[in-house]
Amino acid sequence: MEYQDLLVEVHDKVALIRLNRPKAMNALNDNMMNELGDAFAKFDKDPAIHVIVLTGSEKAFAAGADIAAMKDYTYQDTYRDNYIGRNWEHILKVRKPVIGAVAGFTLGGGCELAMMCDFLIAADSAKFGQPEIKVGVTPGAGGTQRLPRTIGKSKAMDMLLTTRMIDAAEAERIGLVSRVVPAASLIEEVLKIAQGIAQMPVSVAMQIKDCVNRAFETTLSEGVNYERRLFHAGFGTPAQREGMYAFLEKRTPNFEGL
Ligand code: DAK
Repeated sequence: MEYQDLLVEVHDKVALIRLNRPKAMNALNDNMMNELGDAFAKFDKDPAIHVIVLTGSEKAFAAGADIAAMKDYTYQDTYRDNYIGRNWEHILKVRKPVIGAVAGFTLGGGCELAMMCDFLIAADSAKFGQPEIKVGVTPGAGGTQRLPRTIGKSKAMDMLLTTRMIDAAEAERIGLVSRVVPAASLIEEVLKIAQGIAQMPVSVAMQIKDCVNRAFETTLSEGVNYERRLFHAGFGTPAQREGMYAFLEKRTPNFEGL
């Protein structure tokens, strides 16, 4: 897979996608988002891939939407062409786990894209912010919605209205990222985590992701009911037999192909 604004690698069952516009701090433009949608769709379909990692560079995961590209857009352009909606949210359709490996500036649309990953591991160099108000717009890719759901209203309002950047330690403390690791070992650490998940039964990993995402779209009782049905269905799968028998036989389970 060859792209202009992305680099992709495969490490065993893990696909690594790097945003790659180094001269513009990985600012997100149309081509990059189209390519990202294409790469996600291909890896999601590929049975050899169990987990996808999305990263940027040491300097920037992404410093936002490309301001130079959008500076002259009119309302008609953005509405008619469904700017953002048409190609930014392909990541939400990915059924396999997506881990964000975030270093450096993660701002505006970059922070919004990161929040669309299933969970985030941050380098100690990571800085998160929603500075859109400084360039005269509201966030347009979920910043006002996912941020308060993740870190609460007060912290979200603070970031969105003051444009204050938060560092990796604060991001971990308030639950925006799950772990912080030294910048120099970010990719190594995230690949280790991803390889661990990749050894689990991929279908169960996909079901867990499906259930957790359901929690944000439904009532508690409906969500628990959905989870319970999938749990019951699990007893019709080879993964359940292999997992439980391996435990009782004191051996490592082999979830290959499950
Ligand atoms: N877009 C385009 N180019 C960018 C960029 C961006 N977001 N961020 C950085 N660059 C470019 C710089 O212009 C510079 O290019 P050259 O001058 O070298 O050609 C190069 O990257 C290096 O940046 P700096 O020289 O500024 O580097 P510094 O280390 O001094 O500063 C910085 C790094 C990340 C703090 C700074 O570059 C910065 O503040 N960048 C802008 C951050 C920002 O404001 N991000 C939010 C963008 S707005 C919408 C939906 C969504 C959105 C908008 C509308 N609708 C539905 C209509 C989303 C908006 C955003 O994300």
